[in-house]
Amino acid sequence: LMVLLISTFSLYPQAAFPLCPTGWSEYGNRCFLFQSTETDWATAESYCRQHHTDLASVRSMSENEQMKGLVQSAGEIQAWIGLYRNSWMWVDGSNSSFRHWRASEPNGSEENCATAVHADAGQWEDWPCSWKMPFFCNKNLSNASLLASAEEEAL
Ligand SMILES: *[C@@H]1O[C@H](CO)[C@@H](O)[C@H](O)[C@H]1NC(C)=O
Ligand SMILES: *[C@@H]1O[C@H](CO)[C@@H](O)[C@H](O)[C@H]1NC(C)=O
Ligand SMILES: *[C@@H]1O[C@H](CO)[C@@H](O)[C@H](O)[C@H]1NC(C)=O
Ligand SMILES: *[C@@H]1O[C@H](CO)[C@@H](O)[C@H](O)[C@H]1NC(C)=O
Ligand SMILES: [Ca+2]
Repeated sequence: LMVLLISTFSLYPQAAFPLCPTGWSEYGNRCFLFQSTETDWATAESYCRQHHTDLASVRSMSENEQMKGLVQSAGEIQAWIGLYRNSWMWVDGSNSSFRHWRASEPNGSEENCATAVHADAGQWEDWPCSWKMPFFCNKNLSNASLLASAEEEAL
């Protein structure tokens, strides 16, 4: 355990504690996972839920910028987020009213799932949910049980 803690500290030098699981990025008290595996939106959602999280909600421009950086670093164009057309709600139940649609989006009657695009200032587009894209999961960092699950996943 000591070795694990030391190596995790050195991966996250600015964190006082290893808060997010290995491979996740911490930002604004939340952990973000960018998955470059391309899947349809429903498969992405179920993958995130299997890992005790959900497809990512985006609550502010600074979170959106952070996520855009992860898409760009991976050399990808866009990624699913947890926003779908049922009056455009967040799948994780977040009531965040932050939206960052590209001009003329959402425009698709058959396009019911949202992506964050790294170009165009990280603006969002709706796409058919069956299209295969990378995706984001995220989870809150509010509570000690997250630390425990982070350690489990690191092992
Ligand atoms: C979202 O929910 C929080 C409490 O959970 C509340 O304080 C806030 O006003 C709500 N925001 C909106 C836009 O409904
Ligand atoms: C929505 O807009 C995009 C970009 O302009 C376009 O490629 C797409 O065909 C449009 N979709 C619909 C359903 O009109
Ligand atoms: C995450 O935290 C926000 C408030 O910061 C809260 O509204 C939301 O319900 C939390 N989500 C989970 C899954 O605990
Ligand atoms: C911490 O999270 C667990 C599940 O992840 C939840 O059951 C518990 O109520 C949470 N505690 C607080 C104080 O939010
Ligand atoms: Ca569209």
